[in-house]
Amino acid sequence: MITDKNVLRDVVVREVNNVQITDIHTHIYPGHFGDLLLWGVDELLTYHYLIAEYFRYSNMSYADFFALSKREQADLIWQTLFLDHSPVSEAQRGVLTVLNELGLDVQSRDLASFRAYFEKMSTQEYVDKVFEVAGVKNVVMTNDPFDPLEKPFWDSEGNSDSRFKAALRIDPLLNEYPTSYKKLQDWGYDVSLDLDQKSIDEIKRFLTDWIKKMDALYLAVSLPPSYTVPEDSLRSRIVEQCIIPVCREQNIPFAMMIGVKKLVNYQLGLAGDSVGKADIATVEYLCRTYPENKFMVTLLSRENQHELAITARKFRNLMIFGCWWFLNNPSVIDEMTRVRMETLGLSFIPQHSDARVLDQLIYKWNHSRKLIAEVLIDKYSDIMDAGWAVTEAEIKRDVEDLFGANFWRFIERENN
Ligand code: HDL
Ligand code: ZN
Repeated sequence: MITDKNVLRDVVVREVNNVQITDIHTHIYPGHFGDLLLWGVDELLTYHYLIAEYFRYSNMSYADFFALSKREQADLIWQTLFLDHSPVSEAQRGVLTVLNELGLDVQSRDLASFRAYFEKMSTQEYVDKVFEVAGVKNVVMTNDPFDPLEKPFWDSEGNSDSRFKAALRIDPLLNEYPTSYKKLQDWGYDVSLDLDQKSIDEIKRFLTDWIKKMDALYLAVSLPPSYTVPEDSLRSRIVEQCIIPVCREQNIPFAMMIGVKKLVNYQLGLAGDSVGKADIATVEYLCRTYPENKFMVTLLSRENQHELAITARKFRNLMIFGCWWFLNNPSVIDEMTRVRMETLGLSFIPQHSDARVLDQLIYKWNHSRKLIAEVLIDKYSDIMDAGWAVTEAEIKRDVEDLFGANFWRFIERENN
């Protein structure tokens, strides 16, 4: 039993630093998926978060910038965001954390030497290195059959690296059916625009085929702030008549990531999306109407977070997760994790990395481990003040729950 708060801190920090993480939402791929896997310092520097931050200081035309090579873009970003101005933003600091955790001499500010380190690495060697340094056991990818660059890999060798788990991502099906239905036709699914019963059945077959092909742990979609179910729309009908029944049959969660305002500045590409408040009533409706279904939900707006935590109190088939995208900053991670722990105890998934560049696993988890550990220390300290003495084994158990076991238990799968 721990009765000393200095011991408490040491044990929590040790267990949080040592836990092997399941990262439940990323955009990275195994080494054999070729150029889909982004890694190295030039990819880190041209992360779309940093591109958005670069343009705050630059009058270069968007077209001129995107016409540059990735290396030339990285040079500009390094000079502007790291040398001309101190790199204090979360994405800027993240680059430094990666380089530092890899043992490079960050103080040298020598981009050429950083590049030389990566040039010596093979892809597979670096995948192993990053998983080890980041303390990540496995990650869930974002796997989109509508992505012409990714689909060929699933139509041929598929995934052979067990550290990379699949999630079936279906934004085009839900958000652009008038366009995406033609692709389903090309792939042999007898669907039509008017979404007749035959189309409903064929969309269900498509979803089932791909869940099985990928061994998808969940089915995911990112959605606008206006996302509403029920409503008289193709999207709402596909959700209720296709996705809900298939997810129930396959016993996998439907992961809704809501609040993305696509391309508010289309010239910025991936960096051009923004945020809007979602309607929690849709989450309530789906969890209430389909109690046999499991839902994972993350919302992009800070203003949605308290009501999302409260909604999770109402529905045991709802697992809330992550401090997504614009929320993945220390001030907001701290606030969200405290609200969630005070509201839900330990029955939530505090974080995912959303890593687009392999190396980001290192900084996103280095930063979040520290923040989540501080919240845990405060919460254990509070119950110690009420006479409760927690054990080291219980701290290890609780930490493992937060950083992976809650997810594996929710999806009823083994973490292997
Ligand atoms: O839709 C998503 O999964 C988002 O995470 C987007 O990929 C976004 O561009 C992103 O990378 N956020 O971190
Ligand atoms: Zn993402």
